[in-house]
Amino acid sequence: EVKIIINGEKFRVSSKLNLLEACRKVGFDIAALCYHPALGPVGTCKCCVVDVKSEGSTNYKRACACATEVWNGMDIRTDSPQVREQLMSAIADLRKKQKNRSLIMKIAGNYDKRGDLSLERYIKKGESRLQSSKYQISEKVFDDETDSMLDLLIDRVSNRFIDQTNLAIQVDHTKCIDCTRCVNVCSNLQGMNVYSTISTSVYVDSLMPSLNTKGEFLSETMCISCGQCSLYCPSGAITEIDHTEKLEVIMKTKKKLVIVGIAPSSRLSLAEIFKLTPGSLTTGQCAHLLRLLGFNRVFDVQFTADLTIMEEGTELLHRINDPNSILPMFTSCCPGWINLVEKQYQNIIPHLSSCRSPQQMFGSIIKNYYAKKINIDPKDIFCVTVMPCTAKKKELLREQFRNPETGLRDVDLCLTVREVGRMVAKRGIEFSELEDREFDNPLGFSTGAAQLFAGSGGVMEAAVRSAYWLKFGEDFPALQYNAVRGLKGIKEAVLDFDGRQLRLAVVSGGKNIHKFLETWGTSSFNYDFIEIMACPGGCIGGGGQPRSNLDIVPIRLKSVYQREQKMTSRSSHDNPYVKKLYQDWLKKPYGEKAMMYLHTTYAP
Ligand code: HC1
Ligand code: SF4
Repeated sequence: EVKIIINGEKFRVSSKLNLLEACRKVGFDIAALCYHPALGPVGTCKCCVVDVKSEGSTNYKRACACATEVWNGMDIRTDSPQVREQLMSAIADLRKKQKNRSLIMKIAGNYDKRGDLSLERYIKKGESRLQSSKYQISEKVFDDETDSMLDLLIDRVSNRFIDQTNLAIQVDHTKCIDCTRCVNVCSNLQGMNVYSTISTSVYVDSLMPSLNTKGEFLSETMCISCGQCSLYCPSGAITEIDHTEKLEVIMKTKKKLVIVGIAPSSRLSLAEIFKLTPGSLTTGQCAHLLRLLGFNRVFDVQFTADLTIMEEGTELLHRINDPNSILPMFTSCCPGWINLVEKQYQNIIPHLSSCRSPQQMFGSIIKNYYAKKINIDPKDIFCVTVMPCTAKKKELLREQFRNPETGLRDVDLCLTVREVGRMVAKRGIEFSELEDREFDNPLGFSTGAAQLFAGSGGVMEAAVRSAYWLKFGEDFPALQYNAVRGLKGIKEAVLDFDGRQLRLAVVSGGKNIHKFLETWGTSSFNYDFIEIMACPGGCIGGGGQPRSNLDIVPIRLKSVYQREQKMTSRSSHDNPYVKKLYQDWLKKPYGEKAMMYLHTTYAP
């Protein structure tokens, strides 16, 4: 611990914190754009500027708090005239960089549909620190000449600069402030290296996007659409492709029955957008909310997570029992992972479980089973999911998920948790006041096993519970399988399965996946069943989750485990509606009908 003085007040803080974290910890909430607690200091935005002096010294020096250590006797001023001037000039520089008039207008107070951009929040904070009106700043930075040049720039290059080729995330290069968070995340967390070195020379005659000096569109890169970059981007330059307007049009025309299913981890994080305690599990409130938003049926993707386990557990047993089948088997529910395999690890394709993801099983059940059950033409159904994921937007577009006879897609549209947050804000719904409601049935009931899907290791644990039951006809001892729990990037376990030692592995986060697969193809890679999720921590750390300035994933995971323990049924094979679905329609797991509607193939 060290003793420091901030604005004349004395504090004790841990010597391990950087100055920015130390100030925040004791209540001085300093704005910072390039710094993120999970990524560390960068020092490019200069918004966290403070005055610093050592004990006994007479002169304060300007410093970026994120890149400054704390030391004993340190004296800090966060709000001196010099700091304000420096901050003002940092904000002006960022605005100049963005060269985007619409964003400048937003910063000046005209919020548009992307009201959750953290840049706006931060700039506002920065401005209150400055105690100057927002408008003065933009007046100071942009004169008429600059404005018309900006118009020209945006007109001429907007097609080039807003890259939507990826179909899941978009990059609006005009909003980039060169914070380098995306470069850091994509390379160091995900190991994908999509964004190359930053060029700040975006100007009228340069068509070079600042985030990619090679000038490639995202679709031409190795991008797997995981959306991690969109989770950390502070300026709104990288976001999911917004589908809320499209959905609103469909809802307004009232020509279709609009059905929604919510993913296991979405109910964990939605509360954060509305400033409820992080990690609050709001299943009942989500069901209520989705009805208020205008969905005609509100179902749970956890139902098809249970169904996935019945299929995947049975597939695993088949692969284990058949000496000619291919092992190890990899899970297939994470579309970021599937993208990675198809782009970079094609020889893993035969090892992927053929099970569709719960999102795609959901759409298939809705259009092929539920539609008949309620006697409605599937073309009159519009099927939506609420996901913590950006890659799911692209998954639903795969040709394999279009009915070959009708040409209809199983899932029509996927919203991220952030998009739902924007819809709620637009409608003025008071989320925290909502009472709990139940999901509709039959796709509304789920077990603890399905809730576990939200975190890394959850699919494995759920699959082990049911594979054990399928094999031995009794429950997995104590149900809970600690060996695959927690947030370690690579987890391994050995399970005694009737004398056979099943070697299991659970991996999450792109960089860990690359590391784990280093020995792929060698004799030391001798696993039987492997769960892989592209985002660190699994879906709770998904690229479509709310942005947070906390180390939020462990908080969300704890909440998953707590809720799971309280659920009445905890194994997928105990879901009575899943059982009924097999009785009524599918007949048996991994059977002919199940193969047709619940399984898939991969490219190439
Ligand atoms: Fe996931 Fe899944 S768990 S992939 O993380 O298998 O996105 O939450 O919905 O489909 O169920 C995501 C989460 C999600 C699917 C399920
Ligand atoms: Fe990299 Fe994922 Fe962003 Fe693609 S979506 S650029 S892989 S972080």
